[in-house]
Amino acid sequence: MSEAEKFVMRAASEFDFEGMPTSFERCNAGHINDTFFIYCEKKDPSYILQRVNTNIFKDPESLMENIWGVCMHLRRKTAEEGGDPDREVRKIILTKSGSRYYIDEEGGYWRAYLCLNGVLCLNEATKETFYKSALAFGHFFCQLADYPADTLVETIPNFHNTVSRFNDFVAALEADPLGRAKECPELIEFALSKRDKCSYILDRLASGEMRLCVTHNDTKLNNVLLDEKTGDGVCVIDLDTVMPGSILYDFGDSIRFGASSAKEDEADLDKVFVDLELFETYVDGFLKELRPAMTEAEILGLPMGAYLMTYECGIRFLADYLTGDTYFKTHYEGQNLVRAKNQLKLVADMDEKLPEMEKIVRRYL
Ligand code: GN1
Ligand code: MG
Repeated sequence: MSEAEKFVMRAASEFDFEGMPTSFERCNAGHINDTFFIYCEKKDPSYILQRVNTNIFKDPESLMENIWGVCMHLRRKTAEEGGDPDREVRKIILTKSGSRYYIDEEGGYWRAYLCLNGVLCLNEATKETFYKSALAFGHFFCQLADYPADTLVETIPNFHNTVSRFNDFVAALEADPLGRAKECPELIEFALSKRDKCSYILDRLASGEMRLCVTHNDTKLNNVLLDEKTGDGVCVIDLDTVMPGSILYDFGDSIRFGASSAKEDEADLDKVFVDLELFETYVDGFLKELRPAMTEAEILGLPMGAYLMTYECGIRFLADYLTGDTYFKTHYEGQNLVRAKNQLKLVADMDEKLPEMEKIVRRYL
């Protein structure tokens, strides 16, 4: 076993797992934390072990306090609804000494969750799976509607503040430490041209037309586990960014990822466009439960939510490329640029399709 492998197994041995950990596999789905599947002597259960990225989550104790509170609340709600809290809510596994974290010699923060069997974590949607994911995220939002938002710490301040994301992008462009800006002048021009749109949600939050609620803020398809047999949503995962936000953030981020005709890092841009059928499917599922809880401005704003979350993600990838890939994990050179081009291609497509998207949403008013 290599030193790096021993490091993971050493962390795993600190947790209160059933049986001794015997092996692990790295999970490459997320862009932020280091995630591993841990297998023990007894085949079942297995576990998720994560080393939290503390360059990004600077206050891991508060982060875990958020997650703990949210999970306890979700467990109560799920039990009241007759569901199975151990399956439908992320189950936190403590260390053998009862802590939420094991802290390694380097000061790294490790946490663990129960791994579920019989579930799918998808990176591409079909109509059926996308619909089920919309129901699941909609339900998650409803379950948290009465959660005391003021107890939640903002784990990443201004996370979906698109104006502040735009300013970060401009700062990265001006610094351009690696001279990469010259590789993509048209893309940069396109990104800069959308400046006026950035405050759409913030303006409406300020005016009270839209409300600040407890939101997930990272509702991509692979952040909800679906039942392998029925396709039904089982459990919403990746709760690191649960904090006050607009419902448009959650809707928009799901569309950005799931209503695209291609994966987030598809390099052939001819393959990348917004699939309006998937868009409508998601609107339908999302509003099933949520419609009564939303204001008219929020419902009518859904297409712009999709637009801005896609745009924001595009400029975040681009800013990270310009800065030298320090935020999002990359698996090959230039991947952040590919991701940025991909997301901004979706934005260009939405520039054309917004009227159609608005028409779809009006049907559900
Ligand atoms: C990151 O952690 P993960 O991979 O689910 C990012 C999201 C981005 C997403 C793009 C904390 O999500 O904001 O939309 O990548 N999470 C954080 O795929 O920055
Ligand atoms: Mg994730």
